[in-house]
Order: sequence, then structure tokens, then C-alpha cells
Amino acid sequence: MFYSPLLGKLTTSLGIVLAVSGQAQTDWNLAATGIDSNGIPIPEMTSTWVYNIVSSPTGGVPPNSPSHIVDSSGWPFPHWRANTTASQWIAPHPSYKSYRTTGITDPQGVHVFRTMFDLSSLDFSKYGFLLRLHIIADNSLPDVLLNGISTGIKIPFVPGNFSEFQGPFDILEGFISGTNILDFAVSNNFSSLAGNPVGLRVEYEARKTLGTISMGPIGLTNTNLFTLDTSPGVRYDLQSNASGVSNQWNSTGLTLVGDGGTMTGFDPAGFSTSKTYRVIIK
Ligand SMILES: [Ca+2]
Repeated sequence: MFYSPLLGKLTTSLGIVLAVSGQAQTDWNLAATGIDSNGIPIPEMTSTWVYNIVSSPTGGVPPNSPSHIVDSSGWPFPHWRANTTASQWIAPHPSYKSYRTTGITDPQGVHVFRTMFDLSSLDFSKYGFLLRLHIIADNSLPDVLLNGISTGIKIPFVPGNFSEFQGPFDILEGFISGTNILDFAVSNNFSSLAGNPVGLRVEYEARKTLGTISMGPIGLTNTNLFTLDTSPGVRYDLQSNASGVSNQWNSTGLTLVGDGGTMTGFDPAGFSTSKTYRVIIK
């Protein structure tokens, strides 16, 4: 395993990924919690099918119920991070602030929140996809599944841990052309209080990626050519996630064709000019 500080991916796969940023979430119909697929915040206390609850423990809402954007005018706020225009808390019920009189709460156990996004416009013959997640869960997150397969993303139970996003967590594999399904398994752990909501908060960064290059234990084993998009605002990151070769780019170097120069280390800023670069990796 190798942890890359550039993209924060934890992986066992071997390779390098060139990632392209600047893709709006709405390109993929991908919506943060509490935000509709057009990027507009959904009013608090209303229901939404952007995330539905596909399963709950005994005593929870029925299977395939909508989630609700949670009323932030009382408890569990301000223990829960404040809702913003970027994301809001979702839960099975619209409000928990009067739980002492209403008895509205959620059972202990795993509740699965599901959302879908559409990659039918992505040309998988040219691109891959990177999905970076920032998550807060009440109370913990045993798993996130992409198209039914575990991504290994977890957030352990830490009492009162509702104010800061955890992550970033990156997913680079398992996407399919067309509709993709993300399932967030959220565990409601703490049961000693009468009021015990389960809640989820997720924000995303989504990027197209340019290819994966295999490399051996010593050096790059093949040569690849990419045409980089130099449109304004497009930025390139590079990730080496092969075990023990984190300095691969420094030792082998990049030759920038068209610039006439040789770059001996990777410098993302080097790709930020308006020149047309082709990158040859050798
Ligand atoms: Ca809880």
C-alpha cells in the first residue's frame, strides 16, 4: 500500500494516474447530500429521492424511503456541522429537535443511503474517473459500496465526531458506463440517549482521469503519449501509487514535447500555461 499526498488515494494497484480537474458535479448528475442534481440546495425538512434509504434496522423507516434534509433550527445542531449551500445533513426524518416530546429517533444499526450518478457521457475508451469523497457520518461508516462492491472506505466510531469532514477518500476503480450506484452504510452506534439520529453528509470532487500507466519495480516499462487539455482552469495532478516508487517521476523525468525542455521532477504548475504539451513518459 502507498499513500499519495497528491491525491490521497490508498490503494494496492500499480500505476500512475493523470487526473483532470474542473469537472462540475452536475456533469455527472452527482449531488452532494441535501443538494439537487442541478446543484441547488433542497429546503430543510423536505424529503428527497436524490438519496433514498434502501435499508434500515428493525424499527427504522421502510425500505426505499426518501431521506430528508434535517431541520437545523435545533438539536442535533450545533453538534452537527452547520448546513451550507454545498451540502446539508440528510436523515430518515425531517426534524429531531423535539425528540423528547415526539419520540422521533432512529434505531441503532446500519442504515444504507443510496444515490446514483450518470457516467454515460464519459468516453471510457479515453478516460477513467476519479471520485473524491468528503464525509461526515452519525455515528460511523462501516463501508461505501460502488455498484455493489465495497470500496473499503470507512469512518470509525468516534463519539461526538460530527463537526469536521473526514477524508478525502478517493475511488478510482469500479465505475461503469451509464448509471452508477453509491451506497453509504451508516451505523447508528450510540443508544444511551432517547434521541439518537442517524445522519449523513457527503461532498464530492469529480474528475476525469487520463489513463493508467503500468510500471515495474525499477522504472517505467512502457511509453505512453497523452494529449493534455490546456483549457483555462484545467489542472493536472499526478499520482504514483506503486509501492516504493514514490519518487519515480524525479528519477526518470518527464520530457515536454513542444516546450523543448526536460522536466526532471513533476511540477503541476508546469502544466498550467497555455502551451500545448504532450507528455512522453520514458
Ligand atoms: Ca446517532
